[in-house]
Amino acid sequence: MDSKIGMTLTRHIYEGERVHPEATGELTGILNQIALAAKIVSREVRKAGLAEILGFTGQRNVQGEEVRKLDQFANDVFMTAFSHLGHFCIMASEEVDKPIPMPVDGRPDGGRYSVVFDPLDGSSNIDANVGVGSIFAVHHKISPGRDGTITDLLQPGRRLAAAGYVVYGSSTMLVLSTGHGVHAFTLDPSVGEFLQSHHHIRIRERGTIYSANEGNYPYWSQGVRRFVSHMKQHDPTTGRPYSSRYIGSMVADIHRTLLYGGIFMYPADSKDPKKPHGKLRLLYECSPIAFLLEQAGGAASDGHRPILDIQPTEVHQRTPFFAGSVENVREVETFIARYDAVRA
Ligand code: AHM
Ligand code: MG
Repeated sequence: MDSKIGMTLTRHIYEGERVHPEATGELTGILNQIALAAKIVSREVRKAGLAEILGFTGQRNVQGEEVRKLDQFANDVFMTAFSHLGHFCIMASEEVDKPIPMPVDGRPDGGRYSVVFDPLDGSSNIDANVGVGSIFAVHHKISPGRDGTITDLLQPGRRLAAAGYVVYGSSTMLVLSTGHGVHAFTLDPSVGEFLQSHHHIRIRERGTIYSANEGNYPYWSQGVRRFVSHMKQHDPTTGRPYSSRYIGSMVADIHRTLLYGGIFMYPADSKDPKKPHGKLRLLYECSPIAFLLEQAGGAASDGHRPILDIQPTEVHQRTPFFAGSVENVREVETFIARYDAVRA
């Protein structure tokens, strides 16, 4: 058995830091805090049906406290975790319209990192007891001065210092990369620790599972429609037709794609003229997932270029998203280049 398996997340982070003498220990603090937030959210997700936490904002629970929806609860947990650290100069959350600057609090250098996160992705699935997840991405501060600015958030994913997700599924698992491969840690509820369960995850070069909301088929571009039809054609030499799997919770769909191979996609569609680039958000949904997939030997694209090369212009901007095994992602790019005259 790999000697890393069973190692605690804390030790993994600490050992990673030891081989980088220039490390200040700040990333260790950040990742430990993310793990703590993940444990708290996991605890609430696990008892969601029991704790009357599924209600809408404005309701009161048996203690007379206001009931928060689970996604708001998760947002509060992550915001509190990040605020306490002092390592961040600015943060942004899917749940909050505007970026949140962090007070300098007397630190001479201010916070040296920025963080973006989606506290509970796929939360509309929670009432059906379907797996959900949290996503996070950490960048180095690049703007001059001590205060964080929007520039510190709007960075291409290629520059990420760390990214990961937590999937609250049949077990709770934290999947992480600091730019040295992808590692996964499963929460052992009996000891309350994340223990390493996967070391250096590598995604298959080609997979035979595709994952998309096919109800959007009529709204997709010609290239995307032809690509999906191609995957459904009978051709035993290439393993087609492929299997279709769609949970509708991106973290869960991506987690399966990472482990089994294939492609997850949320293309642009013409359903809502106000959302011409599809549904998913570049900064805190697609970029961190793209970082993990590339670190695992996979790929992520907007149909034309790597997600990690996109220079964001807005915190909540959306992008078409095709992610998974490298050959499957290259194939959809080929279909889009051949059949779609206009860029999605
Ligand atoms: P959310 O951030 O509001 O939870 O939406 C994102 C989720 C993703 O997890 C998932 O891939 C997608 O929405 C599913 O959307 P759809 O219901 O259109 O298939
Ligand atoms: Mg989301």
